[in-house]
Amino acid sequence: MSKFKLTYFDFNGGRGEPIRIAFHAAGVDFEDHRISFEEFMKVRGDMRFTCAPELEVDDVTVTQSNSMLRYVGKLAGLYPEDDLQALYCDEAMGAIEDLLHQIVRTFGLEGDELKAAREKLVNGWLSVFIKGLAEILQRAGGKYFADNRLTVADLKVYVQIRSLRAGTLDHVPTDLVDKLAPSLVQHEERVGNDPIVTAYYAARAA
Ligand SMILES: N[C@@H](CCC(=O)N[C@@H](CS)C(=O)NCC(=O)O)C(=O)O
Repeated sequence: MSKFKLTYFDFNGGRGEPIRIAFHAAGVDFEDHRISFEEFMKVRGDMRFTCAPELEVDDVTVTQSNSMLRYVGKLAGLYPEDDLQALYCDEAMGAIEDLLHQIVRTFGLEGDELKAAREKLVNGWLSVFIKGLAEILQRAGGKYFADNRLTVADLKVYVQIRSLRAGTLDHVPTDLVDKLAPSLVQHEERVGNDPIVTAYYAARAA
């Protein structure tokens, strides 16, 4: 088995966390290299696309979180084998990726500027993506985003919805998802209670 090192920020969200959960689900050892924002600023110039996460597979460094999640998802048996189900899985993962890009644009703003940008986000992109995610969840049967079972798409959506509902973004109401898409709240609870996810957090807490 290859040697893996995942470099990402030290928090339980964003692009890195679903990959960590998938590694744990696969039972594959990896170096969970967590960096602070200050450390990131020092090393980002050396990173291929000046972005985290980066994954080292033996002596090869790869970028792009969804590519990593698909790869580790395959190791864990959490990626559909059927091409159409894989398309549904990728669609949900890609939607979260687009949403993250919109959210990140508001980072670094302060005061009234931050408030205005976040309110615009709430009434614009955030609402669009929350409703769109609920639509594709419904299309797939209402419980999981693809394959009628837990896949890496569910992990990626779960991490993001959990973060929104936990109030990690100032000026974004914590009940926004509850109001716009109760099915995503149920999905968050379903995935959060999945043995794969509870086992990961139990191991983290140990
Ligand atoms: N398409 C990339 C995007 C990565 C990305 O934007 N990463 C953020 C952190 S989650 C980042 O490094 N931002 C730093 C910056 O923009 O300076 C991926 O999916 O990995």
